[in-house]
Amino acid sequence: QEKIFLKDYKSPDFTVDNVNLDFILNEDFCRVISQSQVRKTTPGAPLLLNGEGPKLISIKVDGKALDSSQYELTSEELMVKDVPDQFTLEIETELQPQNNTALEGLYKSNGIFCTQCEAQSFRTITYFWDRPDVMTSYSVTIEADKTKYPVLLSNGDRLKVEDLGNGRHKAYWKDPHKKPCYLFALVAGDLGVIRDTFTTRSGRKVNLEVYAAHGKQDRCHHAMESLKKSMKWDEEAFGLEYDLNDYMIVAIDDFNAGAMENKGLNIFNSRLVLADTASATDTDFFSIESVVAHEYFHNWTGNRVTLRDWFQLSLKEGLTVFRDQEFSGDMTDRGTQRIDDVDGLRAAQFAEDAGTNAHPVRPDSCMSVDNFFTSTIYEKGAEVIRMMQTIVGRKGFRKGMDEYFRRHDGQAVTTEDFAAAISEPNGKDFTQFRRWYSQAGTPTVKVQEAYDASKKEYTLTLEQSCAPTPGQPTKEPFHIPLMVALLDKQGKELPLNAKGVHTNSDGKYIIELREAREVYTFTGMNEKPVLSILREFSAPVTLQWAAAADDLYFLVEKDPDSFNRREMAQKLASDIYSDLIAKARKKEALTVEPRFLKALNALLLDTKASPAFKAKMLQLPSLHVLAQKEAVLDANAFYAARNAFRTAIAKECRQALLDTYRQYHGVETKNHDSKVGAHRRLKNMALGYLAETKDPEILKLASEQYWKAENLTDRMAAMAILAELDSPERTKALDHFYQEWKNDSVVLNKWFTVQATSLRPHTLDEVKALTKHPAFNITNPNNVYSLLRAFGSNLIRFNDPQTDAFKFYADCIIEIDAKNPQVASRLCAAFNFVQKLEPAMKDRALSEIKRIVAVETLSKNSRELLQSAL
Ligand code: BAL
Ligand code: ZN
Repeated sequence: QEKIFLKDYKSPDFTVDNVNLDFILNEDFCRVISQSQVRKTTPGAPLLLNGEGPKLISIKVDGKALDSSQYELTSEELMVKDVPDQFTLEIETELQPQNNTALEGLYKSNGIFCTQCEAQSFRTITYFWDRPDVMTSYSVTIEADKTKYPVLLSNGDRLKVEDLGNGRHKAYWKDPHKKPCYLFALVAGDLGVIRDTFTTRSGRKVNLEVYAAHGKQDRCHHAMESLKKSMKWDEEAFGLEYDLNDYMIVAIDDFNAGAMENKGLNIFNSRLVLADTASATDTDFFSIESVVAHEYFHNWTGNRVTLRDWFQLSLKEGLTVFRDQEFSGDMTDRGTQRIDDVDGLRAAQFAEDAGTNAHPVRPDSCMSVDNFFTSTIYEKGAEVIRMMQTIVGRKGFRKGMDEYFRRHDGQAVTTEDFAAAISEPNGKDFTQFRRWYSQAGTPTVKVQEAYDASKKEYTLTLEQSCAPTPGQPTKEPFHIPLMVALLDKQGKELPLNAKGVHTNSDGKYIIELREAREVYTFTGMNEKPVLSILREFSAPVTLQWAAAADDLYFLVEKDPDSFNRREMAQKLASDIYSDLIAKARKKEALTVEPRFLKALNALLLDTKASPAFKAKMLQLPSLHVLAQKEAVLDANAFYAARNAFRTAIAKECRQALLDTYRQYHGVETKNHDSKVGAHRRLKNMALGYLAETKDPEILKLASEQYWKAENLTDRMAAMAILAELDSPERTKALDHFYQEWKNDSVVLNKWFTVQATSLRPHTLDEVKALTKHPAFNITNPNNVYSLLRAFGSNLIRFNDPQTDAFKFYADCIIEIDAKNPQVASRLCAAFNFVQKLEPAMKDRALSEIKRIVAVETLSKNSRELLQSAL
C-alpha cells in the first residue's frame, strides 16, 4: 500500500467560497446534495475531489449535468479535466448509513444519525476537497422524519425548522466561521437534552445544550458544569472567548474515539459525558471534565486556527492537550496533575518512541492518517509546547500565544508557524528546538557530578544522545530545557550562578542543553550540594544518573519540587523492581530493600503531606514502564516481582495503611470534588495493598465495601480486589454488578474491564467466554475496548507463556478489522513488546502477526502498525 509524504505537500488548486449541503435522511438510504462556489487558483488545474464509497448520482458544473465521458471516477477520486475558472459545482450522492460499521462519515448509532469526519471521512459522504487547508463557509439543511428524528443538529447558527407537512421536517443551519470539512457534523435523532447558558466576558449569551438518550439527561450535569468551567478558564488563562451563540454536546453510544471537536457541535462517546455518583467513578468525573475542556479548547486551537495538512496534527492536538493539562492542574492540584501526565506519557509514549512504530511529533510520511492519533502526536506534542513555555516562562508563552492568534486566526498553518509565533516575540531562536518536531525517539541525558572541596566547586557534566528510530539512524542534538536546583543539607535551594544557567520569567533556574556534551561549573559551594534535576519533568527525556542512594532518599524526603520527590521514589522503586525481576528469573528469594519500605511508611504517617501526594507516592512504576526498561519481558517474573513488592509494602506499612483506610473511608461519599476524590484514591490504594496478604480480615473489609458502597469508585475498587480471588465472594459481587447494570452499557463496560485485567491465571479463558456473552457486542467500540483492549494491556496474562493469548487476539483483530478498521488498529498496540519476549514467545507472537498481515483485505490502519514489527 502507498505511503504519503509531507514533502509532497502542494497548496490547493481551488478556493471554495461556500458550500451548501442538503441531507435527506431515510431509513434505507440517504441523499446528499452539495453545491459549492468554486474558484480556480492554479491555471489549467483539473478538478480533483476525494471520495471513498459514496454512490455518485450526479455531477453538475454551472447547472449542466456531466455525462460519464466528462469525468473519471476511481475508488478514491473524482476527476473533471476541464472546468471553468469560476463555477458552481453540484454533486449528489447516496449513502447507506445504517450499514456503516466503520463508524466513519455518516452512520447510525441506536437509531441516531451522526457523523465522524476527522481525519478523512468527509469523503465517504460526498466528493469534496477533503483536506484541512480548504476552509469554507457551510450552510446545511437536514430533512428527516419528524417523529423518529425530532432533533436535527449541525454546526453554527440554527436558522429555522420547517414543517414539510408530510410527517417530515427540515432544519436550516449556517456556520458563520470558515472551516475545513473534518469539522463538519450532523446529528439527527430522538434525544433528551439539558440546557444552560454562559455569558462570555464581552457579553455574548451562549446557549449550552448537552444531548443524550432519553432518561440519561440527569447524568449530563457534570459535563455541563465542566463546559462552563472550561469556557471561563479559557477567557482567564488565554483571553479566548467563544464565538457562536450555541454550543452543543451530543453523547453517542457507538463512537470509535473519545470525542470530536466539530465546530459548535461536539460529538462525544457516551462514556465521556454521562456521570452520576452511582454510575461513574472519580476517574470518570475527572476524565469527563478534562475531555469536555479539551474539545472546547479546540475551538481556538484547531478550529479557528487549523492544520495545513495532517502531518501537522500535533499543531492542534499537542497544543490542546497542553491546554487541557493546564486546565486540569488549575481545577485540581498542579503538582499531582503533572505527575499523572508524566506517568501517562512514560507508559504510552516512551514505549511508542522505543518501538517499531516510533515517529516524530511532526511525521514525514504515513500509510494511514488515522494512525497519526498517537500519544506521540498528543502527549509528546504537549511536552514540546510545555518546553517552549519553560524556556520563555509563562508570561512569555502567553505573549507568544496572543501573537499566534494575531497572525493566524482563520488560517491553516504548520508547527513551524506556531514555533515562530512563540519564539519571535520572546527574542528566542527555536531553530534547533524544532528538532523536537522532526526527530523521533526519547533522548537520554547522562548526568555526572563532581565536587572539589578545596576549590568549593561543583561540576555538572551533561551528555545527550538518542537511540536510532525507524528511518532515523542518527540524530542531531536536541535543545533540552532542564529545570535544576542545588539543595543544601536542609533541602533549601541555593542561589545559582554559573555560565549556561539562567532564570526564566517565572524565576526558575534553567539549563538549556544544546550540545552533545556540556559542563557547568558552580562556584562558592561550601559543601557538596544535592542535585535536583529535570524538575517538573521539564523535558521528555530519560535521565541516566547514578545518584547515590543517600541523595535519592534525601530528595524523597526534602526536595521542594514535589515532582522530583515522587520521581526519586519511583527511581528507587524501579531499581527494587528490576532487582526482584532478576531474582525471580533466577528463582531466588524475593526480598525488598527495607529502607524503601520504611520511607514509604514514614510518608504515610506524615501529616503534612497531602493525601493526593501520598497516593502518588504509594503508586509503584507500572508494569508497562518496567517492560520498557527490562531487556526481557518475562511475564512470570514480572508477576512474581509485583506480588512480592506489594506484599512487602502491605506487611511493613500494615498499621499506617489500615489507619489511612479508616481515616478516609465512608467520608463525603457523594462528593466528587478532586480533593475528596484524592482521599478516596488513597484509602482505596491502601486497601488494595492490604489485600495482597489475603488476610481474611482485610478481604472482609473489601467485601463490606463492595456491598455497602455509596458511590461507584468504592464499589469498583472493592470489586477489583474481589476479582483477584478464587472464592464465592468474587462470583457474588460480579453477578450482582451484572444484574444491577446489565441494561447500561457505559457502566457494564467496567464489569468487562475488571475481569479482563484480572491477574488470575484463568483470565484468558474468561475473556474468551465473555466475547460470547449476550451483553458483549463486537460492533460496539466501547465493548471491544473494555474487554479486548483491556486484556491486551494486561501485560502478565497477555504474555503468559502457559496460554495462547496471541492466537486469540489475532483472531479478534482479523474479525474486527473487517468491520471497523479504526477499532481493530487500536488493539494492535498489545503486540508492542514483541521484541522483548523470550525467543519461543517471540516466534509465537510474530507468527500471529504474520497471519494477520497475510489477510489480503486487512485495512491499511492495522497493516501499517503490524507490518513494522516484522
Ligand atoms: N480530534 C479528535 C479528538 C480530539 O483529540 O479532540
Ligand atoms: Zn484533540
